[in-house]
Amino acid sequence: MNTEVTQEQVSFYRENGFIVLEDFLTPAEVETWRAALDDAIKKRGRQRILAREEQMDDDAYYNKVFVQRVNLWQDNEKIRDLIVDHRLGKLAATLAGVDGMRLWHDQALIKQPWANPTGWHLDNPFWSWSSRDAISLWVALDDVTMQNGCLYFLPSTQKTARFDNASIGHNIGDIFKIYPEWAKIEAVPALMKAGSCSFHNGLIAHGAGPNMTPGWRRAMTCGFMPDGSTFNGQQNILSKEQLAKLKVGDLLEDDKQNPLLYHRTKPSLASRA
Ligand SMILES: O=C(O)CCC(=O)C(=O)O
Ligand SMILES: [Fe+2]
Repeated sequence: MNTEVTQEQVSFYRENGFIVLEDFLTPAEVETWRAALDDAIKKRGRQRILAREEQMDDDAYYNKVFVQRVNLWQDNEKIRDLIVDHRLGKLAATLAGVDGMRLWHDQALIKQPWANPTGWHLDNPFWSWSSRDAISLWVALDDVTMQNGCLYFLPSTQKTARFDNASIGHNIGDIFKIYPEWAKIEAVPALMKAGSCSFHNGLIAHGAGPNMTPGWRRAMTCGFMPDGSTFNGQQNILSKEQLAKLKVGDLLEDDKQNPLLYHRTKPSLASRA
């Protein structure tokens, strides 16, 4: 895994709100990640978010955007070994320009053959804390093309985003009702070979095309939370029990739920690695 970035790449990320890193994983690592993902998905079954019970409706529009399985690191050891890695935290912290990063969640996002597009949205407003330095990692485990559902970004929209969001629903352009000033920006497609990755800011507008192929588009993703973030009242991936214990403004610092992957000065996973 190549987790080194140049100052130019950091500057590109800060300006544009996203960056593609080529050859992030070696071909051998791609095989390991694919095998871990396939195993974790099979074992997880139909439960979308580990801590929340809900009925899956396989035919619902959203479930045909992607197969989404959240927090596989918590119920699959192979995924835990890959994701709970101080190098990912350090890379995310370096790009975002913060002292420490916790894992918020991982998510498998798999577009099946003929999957729906992923409507334009921001990530951080879905989460249980609010930060302009939130950052997401998206690792391509298949070659990602214009045909099979690559990501698209609206460059620099993280700078003018508020925390207002559109849901990932039937109308892929709903976000432009909220931010009409973004409607004339050209989207940048993020084409990637398997093993490349992208990082994007939690407030940049992004979406993905439909899968117009009979093949699969597998991605493994993570959301990272700057250390020191506080609860904003939203449930997102939290269980009912966790929710009941939290008050708005509480620090989210439970290492079992959100491990401190990296910190410049505090003891973290990095110091134990
Ligand atoms: O993979 C997709 O279709 C969407 C990914 C996404 O929205 C994300 O990683 O934040
Ligand atoms: Fe997203």
